[in-house]
Amino acid sequence: MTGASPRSTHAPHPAWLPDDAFAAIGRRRVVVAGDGALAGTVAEEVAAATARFGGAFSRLEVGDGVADAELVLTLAPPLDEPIETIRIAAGSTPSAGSTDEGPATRHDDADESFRFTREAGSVVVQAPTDIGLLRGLFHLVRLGEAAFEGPDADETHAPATDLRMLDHWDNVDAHPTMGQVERGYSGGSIFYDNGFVRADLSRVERYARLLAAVGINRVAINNVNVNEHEARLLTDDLGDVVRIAAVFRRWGIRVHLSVSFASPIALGGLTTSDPLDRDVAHWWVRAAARVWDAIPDFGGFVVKADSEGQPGPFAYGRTHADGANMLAAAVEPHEGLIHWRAFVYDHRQDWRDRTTDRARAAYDHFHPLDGAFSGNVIVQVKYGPLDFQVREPVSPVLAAMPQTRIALELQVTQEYSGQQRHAVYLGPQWSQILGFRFWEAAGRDGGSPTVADLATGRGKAAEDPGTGTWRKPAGGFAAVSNVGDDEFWTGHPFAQANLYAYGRLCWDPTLDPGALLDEWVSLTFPGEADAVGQAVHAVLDRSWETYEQYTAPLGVGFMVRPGHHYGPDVDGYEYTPWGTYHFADRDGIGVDRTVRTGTGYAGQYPSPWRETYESLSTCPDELLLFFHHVPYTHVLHSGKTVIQHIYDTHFEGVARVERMIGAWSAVSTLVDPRFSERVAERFAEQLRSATEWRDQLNTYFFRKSGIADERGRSIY
Ligand code: GCW
Repeated sequence: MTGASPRSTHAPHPAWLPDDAFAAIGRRRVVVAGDGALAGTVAEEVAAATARFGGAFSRLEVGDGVADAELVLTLAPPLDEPIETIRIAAGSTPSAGSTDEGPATRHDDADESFRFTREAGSVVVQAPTDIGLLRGLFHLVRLGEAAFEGPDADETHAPATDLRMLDHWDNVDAHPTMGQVERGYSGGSIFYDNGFVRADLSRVERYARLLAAVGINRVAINNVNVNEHEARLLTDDLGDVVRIAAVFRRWGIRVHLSVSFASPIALGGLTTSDPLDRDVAHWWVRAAARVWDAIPDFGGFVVKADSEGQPGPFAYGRTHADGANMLAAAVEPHEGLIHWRAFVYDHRQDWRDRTTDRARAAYDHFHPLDGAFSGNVIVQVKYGPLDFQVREPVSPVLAAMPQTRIALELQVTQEYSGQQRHAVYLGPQWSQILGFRFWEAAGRDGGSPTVADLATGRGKAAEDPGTGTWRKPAGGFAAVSNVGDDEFWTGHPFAQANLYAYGRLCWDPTLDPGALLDEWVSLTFPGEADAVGQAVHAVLDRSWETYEQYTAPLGVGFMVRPGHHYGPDVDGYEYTPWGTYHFADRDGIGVDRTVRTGTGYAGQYPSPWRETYESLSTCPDELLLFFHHVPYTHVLHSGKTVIQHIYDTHFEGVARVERMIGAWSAVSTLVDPRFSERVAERFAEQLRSATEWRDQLNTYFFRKSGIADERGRSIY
């Protein structure tokens, strides 16, 4: 189905791929050699750049002479062969990717590595596959002139994991309350327009190119809450998915679909979707066969089951492993994957029941199933036990399933971090999560795995610190996209930096988030990178912490307005069934999640963290109220009382927003006026909203506690 698609009037902003980002390549004599659709994409990019900037381009067969080229991008035998044999690359290497003629037949994950060599200022990029060549091209784009400068070099680059995915929560039909994109803050969907897949997918093409440039290689194109119309993408509307997949394929990106567990009933006319029912299993086998027949490089299915009203195996007394494995068997002949989300909890909890703790739920449901999932099931785990809060402890599920492929799920869309009206750079948060070690105290590196290791199955995750026998297969990374049909893609232009950083951290989780901002700035603002870069750093470096300062304190979470989750409402969720409470009374605040007197959640961590969180004296300040209920007069490690900390951080948070605005105003005339106008509009709202948070939170806690601010500032 296709339909007319009203668009914002301006062409989309080039984000990190303005024409000038290709200047260094475009000025040179460049050769591209090798077959495969993606080598074709590389050749097109180089041809356009050299035409624009006055260089020269030739497309050769692998092995042809490359006499005076300054840059060669070529397919070559595997990288472990000695460089001499590759240099003059004799004989053509078959592409592991798709052919020019039709859809890809690649099922397994292609090798995306590439080798970069520089000798006396000329550069050769060689890759065993056409997708590796594309990765190499964008490596050069990122480096710019620096690619050709400096001493001779010989480096091999490869991603930390093959699974680097973005999930879109886009609806085909605009949902009555959630809209076209659930938790979308960037206009409409780039895929759908109120009931139709867009006829014009040119924006999807541009998006795919941006994603390819940061290394994303998989995209799930519809919301995990699968409503009636969206469910049909699997069957009747598969033709639309074929069209979208064709666009992504040119950029080395495979498409996945979110599916409803009740599809056999809703689409197949069966009376059950019991995973152990033969007809149900057959229905899925046939459905999967049709999908892969139409899209041979299709990635797989994403499933939100028994969560927030979505159907699942519990209705039939079956486990999540029963449900996931039945689907896994249906996609297995096609080498497909099932991403099964661990976001399962009781959203109809009685708030008076103090024994149920939503934070425990994912671990309680999934930990007992470790080892029960098929090899092509990936359990996708949100980074924290609650729900993408600005501060949560890292989910203990990530450490609790050594025999299971685990994907770490992040949220690029800023649902709980300012909804792309506030400038909040999440790179530092993600980097902190990726580097967290469950089996060691903060700041130590005695060789135990990081969260990144657990998700990528690499390095230190190869061994279980407990038993020494862990061989952990990879589940990779997934995150909710922040992109829509907005002129700047992401609503707030600075939110582009989050999408950029997510892709780059998937490729290499050890990258420094500050350095990633530098990359983003020099690509996005070529020519003005120095001054603009300083201002961007002044605005974004500590913006995550700033947002935390003026919103919910010390890891307690939520306090947002119910439903849309924007702006302060301290008690908004306090007496609701959603399981997100702070328990503030006149004496104190926080959730007792200790083993000794609380819900026992702290006991889901291995040592040393279970003890660290359990004890008031060692629990880190920023998570204090996540783990403990304390009086307002409790003294933090910082030396301040809880109540004074609340006052101070809320005043400081707003002051910081004022300074952010000042820093940007110094350079706002150096960039595209539309960009500056949008940033100015968002800053005005951020300041208004931060002030509202400050005044409501401070006033709420002053009235509850009756304790005055030591510094006598205005509280109402
Ligand atoms: O954060 C919550 C959101 C829901 C979302 C859910 C999920 C898609 O408020 O809108 O539903 O998480 O992750 O499934």
